[in-house]
Amino acid sequence: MAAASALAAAAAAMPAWAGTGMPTPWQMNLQGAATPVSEYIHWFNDWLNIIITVITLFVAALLVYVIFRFNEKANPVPSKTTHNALLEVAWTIIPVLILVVIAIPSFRLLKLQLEVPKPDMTLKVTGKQWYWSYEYAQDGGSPFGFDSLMLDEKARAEAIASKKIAAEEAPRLLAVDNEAVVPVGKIVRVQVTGADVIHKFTVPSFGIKIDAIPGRLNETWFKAEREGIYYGQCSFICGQNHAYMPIAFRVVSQERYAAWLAEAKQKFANAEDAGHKLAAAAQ
Ligand SMILES: [Cu+2]
Repeated sequence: MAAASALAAAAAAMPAWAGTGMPTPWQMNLQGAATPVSEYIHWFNDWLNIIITVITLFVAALLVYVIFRFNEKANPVPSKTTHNALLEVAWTIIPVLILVVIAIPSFRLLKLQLEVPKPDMTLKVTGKQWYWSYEYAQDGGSPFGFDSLMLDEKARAEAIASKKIAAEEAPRLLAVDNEAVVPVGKIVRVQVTGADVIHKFTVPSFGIKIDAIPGRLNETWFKAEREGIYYGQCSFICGQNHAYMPIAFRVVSQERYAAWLAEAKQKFANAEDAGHKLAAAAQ
């Protein structure tokens, strides 16, 4: 028990599990999984890798066998065989079976991604040139929203100094001014749209990648199972600053979420007005 709580404390102290929530140098595989969908994606990726490896080794072995067994020297008088019923049935049925064992988990994954379970909360995300806006719609009370912009080098340095945090806790090109905060273990429905051009809302550790299209409301969901910070990026070339509109989710306990909610409602109470004024000034 003591060991478990020590482990939990150590895990909580870390910004995230290595390779989870953000890319790491020399990372070879997918970012670590933080949601059931992402875990399924990992399993499916491994499963496909096994199938691919077995097929590749089998075909390579056949090729090597043919090269040595049936070359001109080893086999001077070639067989005139043109048909073999058993072999032809086998090389039709076996690939079909392989496709079936791929298709079944593939459709299950699609169903898991597309069927949004009964949500605990709804978050609306709007892709803009070049930042994301978040709206917390249904948390019992007036909705509120805010813009989330990447910290440039100066703002990053200031954040590191003022919050007294390590540089890794405000990673370059990923850290933002306003993180989207969500409670751990809760089903979050995410509605995604675009305000100007097509963007793409992607959070690898959540297993989310969905188009943000102007005039259309796309829907996805996640249930983050571990606290921490999870980053993503726009994955659809959307213009000049496409690379500079990261996504940041901070997953916290229910208590910390409630505290943040109370604070954020105050802080962003007039954010919508401010946004409109900003848009009007830009026109
Ligand atoms: Cu974009």
